[in-house]
Amino acid sequence: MTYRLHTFHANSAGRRVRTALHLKNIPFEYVSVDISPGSQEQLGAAYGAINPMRLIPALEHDGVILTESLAIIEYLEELHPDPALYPSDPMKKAQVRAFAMTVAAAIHPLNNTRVIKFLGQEYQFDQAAVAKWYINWADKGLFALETLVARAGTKGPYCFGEAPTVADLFLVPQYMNYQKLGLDLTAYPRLKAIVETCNAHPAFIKAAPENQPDFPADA
Ligand SMILES: N[C@@H](CCC(=O)N[C@@H](CS)C(=O)NCC(=O)O)C(=O)O
Repeated sequence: MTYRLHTFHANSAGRRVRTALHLKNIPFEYVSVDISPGSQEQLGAAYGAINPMRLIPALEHDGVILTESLAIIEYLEELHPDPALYPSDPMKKAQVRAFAMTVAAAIHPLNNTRVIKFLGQEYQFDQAAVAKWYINWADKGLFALETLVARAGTKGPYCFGEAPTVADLFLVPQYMNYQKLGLDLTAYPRLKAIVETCNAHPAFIKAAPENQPDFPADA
């Protein structure tokens, strides 16, 4: 069984998958797709043949391609069930998936680079208007995530209890992006504590941008 993950150090959706691979101790080949503005490899013909949506990550398993981080992680979960990244209780499992989808479907797409770029290029949004757009969706999303964690009512230290689940995999990259951009995150203390716990876990550390082979030496 060989896995090839098309990703980039600054690929928050890919970081979700990298964390799952490391938690499950699954070896994989790291295939770097440089999505930085100066390169935009995702727009070239070679990557277009991998993912017609031209987004990373994509996983190749024995030559077959799978896209979308949540689908990839759930596929890995089926083939490598230990350690489980979903609770076995059907309602809890659905709640973990709902948390992950809040990030993947309701927050991240609105603040993705291509969307932000489009607002500037097609609608002449200036920097202030772009920032307003970005912060609006970030705040709504973080409020929802903080509330979902509170509602889960566990003692932690992870989103849904004592062990990492898919929810934590999706929370960390999103939260870290907002932290890096200097957003005020003081209204979300539960998320902060969970992210701190995750950032001390070896699998999350291995998946972090600065530990990827394409992370620039001078960054
Ligand atoms: N829903 C996708 C999102 C993937 C995604 O948006 N990837 C971003 C980087 S985090 C990307 O490839 N951006 C390149 C671009 O916007 O052109 C998933 O979960 O895999």
